[in-house]
Amino acid sequence: MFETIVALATPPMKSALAIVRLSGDDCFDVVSKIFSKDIRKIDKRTALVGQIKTGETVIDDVVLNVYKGPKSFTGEDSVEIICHGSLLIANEIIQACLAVGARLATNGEYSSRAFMHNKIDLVQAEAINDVINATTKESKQISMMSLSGETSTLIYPIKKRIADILSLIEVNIDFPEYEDIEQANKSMIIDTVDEIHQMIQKLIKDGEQALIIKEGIKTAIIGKPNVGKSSILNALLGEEKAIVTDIAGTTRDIVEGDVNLGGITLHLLDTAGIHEAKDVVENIGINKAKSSLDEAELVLVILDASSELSNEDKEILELSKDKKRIIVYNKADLVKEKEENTVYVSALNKNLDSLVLELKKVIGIEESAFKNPALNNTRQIGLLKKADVALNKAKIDAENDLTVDLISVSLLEAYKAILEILGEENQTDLSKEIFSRFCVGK
Ligand SMILES: Nc1nc2c(ncn2[C@@H]2O[C@H](COP(=O)(O)OP(=O)(O)O)[C@@H](O)[C@H]2O)c(=O)[nH]1
Ligand SMILES: [Mg+2]
Repeated sequence: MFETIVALATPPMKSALAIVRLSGDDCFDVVSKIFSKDIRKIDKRTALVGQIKTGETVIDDVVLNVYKGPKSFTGEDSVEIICHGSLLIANEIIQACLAVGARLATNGEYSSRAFMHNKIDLVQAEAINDVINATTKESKQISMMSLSGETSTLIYPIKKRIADILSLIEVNIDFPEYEDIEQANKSMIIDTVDEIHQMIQKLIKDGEQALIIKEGIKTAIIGKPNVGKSSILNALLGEEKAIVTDIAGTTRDIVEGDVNLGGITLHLLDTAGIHEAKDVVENIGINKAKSSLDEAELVLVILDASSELSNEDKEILELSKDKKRIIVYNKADLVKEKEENTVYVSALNKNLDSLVLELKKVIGIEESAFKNPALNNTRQIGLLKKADVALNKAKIDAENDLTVDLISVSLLEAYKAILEILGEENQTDLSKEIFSRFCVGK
């Protein structure tokens, strides 16, 4: 029994219209108790005009969108009440629904109902939030492909290949007398695992690129005082967000800003200049700079092109040596001689072209990554990696001539990880697969 849930689907603020949404097994019954028409017999998608009432009191004139399950988002009988966009009215309607048997929906409950009724898989469910939260058109596009189910289809061939080999092994074990069934031998298992490994690796690679498009890159700007870190932040953002002066130690707290670089969001962090400082506040800032260096996925190390490398510069280069980084020589306007293959910029003249080029190169997102569906969150990519580890174990077991039933333990683990991506992990019963594939026991 799925209780009828109710919630405001639009923002809790004044607007032209608001939508109160209900879904559940007795949803039509609930709504009929407060609507001017009886909707219990409605058997297809319908829009109605009428009034929401408590007793004889009219709360509002509304439009009702009535969805007969399973042809609804949740798969259940659902109703959208479109009322005037007053919070007072919306609240009164919700209260009226609660009074006749509905209960308030919890966060994400509509999506989880849709998932439970197999209207969407887990990848699609996750994409709902991503679409809502997307801030660039590129990230919205990636999430839309997940929402439509396109991304989920990438998993199907992998799922099928693992199911094929697993069922073949099972059938070999359970029905050794069937001579017309292909033998699951060592080399065949190894070959199949290799093929699946390739498929998974491609999904991981594409997924990591999609993740960057979707979530952006945390980029710390570090360097000693006065090299022009804040000027570079401002020039990248196109606004004077951080204070720039010729006084060393001006930036004490972290200044943040987002910039969209050809569809990739850089979450920039301008930091305090790293050096030996006596000032207490400045030292807190310097410690913050060091921890943002730790957290950053990409680091821009800023050096002053007009002066020799100092010990402080060397220390900063050492501190950041294990990070993905770009070494940037600022104040290029002050120098004539330039080294080859080096990134020179002038924040003063707003000339950052070579940095932007280098950023694009380092981030290295292929054009195709913007257009093609890809798994795109850490849960999904993590499960791909988990499946790959289990497959590798199966391969090693096969190479070591372990028995097929032992090998199949790891294969099953890989299969479960793949199913978990789509939220199907309860469906590991292979017997149906086996019977449908091999006509065993016909
Ligand atoms: N000539 C020149 N001066 C710059 C450039 N970038 C920054 N500056 C100057 O260097 C000083 C320190 O800049 P700021 O951005 O505050 O450096 P930060 O301490 O590293 O954040 C300021 O006086 C800036 O005007 C540049 O490209 N060329
Ligand atoms: Mg600064």
